[in-house]
Amino acid sequence: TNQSVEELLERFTSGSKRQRLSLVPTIEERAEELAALAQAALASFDPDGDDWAAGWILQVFQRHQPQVLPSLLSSESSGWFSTPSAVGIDYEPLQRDLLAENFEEADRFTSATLRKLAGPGAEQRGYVYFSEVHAINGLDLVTIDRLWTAYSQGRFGFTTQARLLNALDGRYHSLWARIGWKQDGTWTRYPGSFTWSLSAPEGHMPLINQLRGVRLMDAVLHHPSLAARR
Ligand code: UYC
Repeated sequence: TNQSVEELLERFTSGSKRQRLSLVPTIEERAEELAALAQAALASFDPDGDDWAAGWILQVFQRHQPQVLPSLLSSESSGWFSTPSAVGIDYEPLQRDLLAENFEEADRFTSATLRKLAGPGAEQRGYVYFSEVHAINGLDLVTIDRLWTAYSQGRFGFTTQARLLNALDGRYHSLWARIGWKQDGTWTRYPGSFTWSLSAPEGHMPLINQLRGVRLMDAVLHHPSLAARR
């Protein structure tokens, strides 16, 4: 159709979830026209939120019109979305990798940050005990979750995984196939057999290693700060 790019933006910004999803390819096709009004394209979105429509516009710019990105980012921020941390963690690498769809790197940053948030014991041993999760700062978990949501059309992140688990009445054995962590009853092999792109199944990322059992993931998905976002 020959709607104006302003009309396209209006529908992408304020449409229903289904309408927005149907406009995802059109946003990409019209990247050049959108870049000409880059400031206005993002003006109606909230950097403190997690609206994936803003994340998708930024990913389209990153891929097709990267020259407009610096003008959208203030020099002292970690990217377009705000990334508050209660413990001084810089989320710039995570936001940069998610923006560029470097999902494997973003995933490694996420698990390393979970260890850091859980404390020096977890960092030294190289993995988090489930019993350490309740003390993790909720602000930081929410920042990580918002970024994964915003840069995945709302398909990745802990709250997506928690929502899917909830819809399966808490049955992890059903969740594994749903999020692509098991194929034909076999664990998906890390890292090479995971799908490190937006075409991955919903809830595919971030990964939580199941080598030591499901209790760590269960504690993360049920952290009170995330439960409040579902
Ligand atoms: N790995 O299979 N995983 C590792 C996953 C399992 C294993 C890391 C996820 C099953 C070993 C991450 C799945 C299993 C190591 C993940 C998966 C297994 C390892 C990086 C699907 C064998 C290396 C490290 C559920 C049957 C040794 C980390 C070690 C690493 C993620 C084996 C992110 C989601 C049960 C031997 N696997 N992992 O822990 O100790 O962050 O790390 O889940």
